[in-house]
Amino acid sequence: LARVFSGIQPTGVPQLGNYLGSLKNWVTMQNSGQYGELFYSIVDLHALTVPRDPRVLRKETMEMAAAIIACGVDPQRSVLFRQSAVPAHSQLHWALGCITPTGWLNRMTQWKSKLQSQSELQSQGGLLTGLFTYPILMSADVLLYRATHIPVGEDQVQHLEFARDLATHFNKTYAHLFPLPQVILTRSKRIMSLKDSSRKMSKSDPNDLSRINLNDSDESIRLKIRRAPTDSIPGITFDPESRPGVSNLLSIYAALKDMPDPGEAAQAMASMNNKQMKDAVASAVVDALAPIRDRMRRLLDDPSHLEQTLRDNEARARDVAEQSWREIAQCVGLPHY
Ligand code: AQP
Repeated sequence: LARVFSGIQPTGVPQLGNYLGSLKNWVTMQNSGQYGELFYSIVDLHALTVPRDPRVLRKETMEMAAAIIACGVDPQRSVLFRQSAVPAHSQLHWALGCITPTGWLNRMTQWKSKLQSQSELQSQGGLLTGLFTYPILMSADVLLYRATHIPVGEDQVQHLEFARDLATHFNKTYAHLFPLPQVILTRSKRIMSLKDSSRKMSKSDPNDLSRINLNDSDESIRLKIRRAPTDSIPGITFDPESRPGVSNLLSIYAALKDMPDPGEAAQAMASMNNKQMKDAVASAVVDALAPIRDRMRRLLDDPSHLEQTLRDNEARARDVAEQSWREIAQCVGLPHY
């Protein structure tokens, strides 16, 4: 039976790229009724790879839970849980790490770019081990639930290829336990920063103007889009190579309006100038995000209810994960209770 798993790091309020590249798909897959079970995780163990104040992590974890439910994930129909509440993630992480060649980790582009961008850390003893083994933990997340379908953004495709390779390696080394998970991409794939079109939009980007947060006010959304760089070419066309700024805004518009092709959005706006185009995009974003922001605020007004919702879901996740871990433990020769 098809089973869905996906995760998101509680590293801030989700931004529009998280929503269009991933969370929107979580909801569509849930509502399609095509999948047996859906596991959606707030991956707080992954978030520890970037050290932060424990109080901030706890606060951002609850904001993430509220944001996910506000986007339409229904905790009665999907299992929404904190990764750390299910110890089998860490257990499987270790078992998988023990069969993972370090060369596989050295090849990961996210690791390589971190090596380049954080070269100053080298003098303090190097980057943290958790960042290096991140792809093993992500593989454990997916394989623990024997997930078949993984809705993620394009930036995570290499990590999922890694998980497939590791599943194959485990299946050959021990026994055929894991199905190979399949990536489900949204059409919009990758939303770029509103300040630098060569980088993806990211919730931890220090510049708040580079992204739209799911709880931004209407005024803030309009301001950020108004300030996004475009170009001086007349008319509106979709051409990510030579018009990255305009094309990013068209991708956002098309994704929000469920248009299969951003080129269609460009045609509809062909005679507009940049300002008119930006107004249209901003209105589409405001219309989509205002109800999410309001639901999020209401959920955060009742933290004990939100906590209880997570705890109920975490018991369901643990049932499945513990059963799965017992089979894995038996395969590798560990005691299984
Ligand atoms: N710009 C993006 N466009 C499309 N999809 C995106 N995703 C992230 N940014 C974009 C997708 O969101 C999901 C959850 O991501 P994550 O929080 O687990 O990690 P991330 O990819 O590292 O996201 P951020 O926002 O950039 O977080 P930080 O700043 O903490 O690193 C994933 O499916 C991802 O593909």
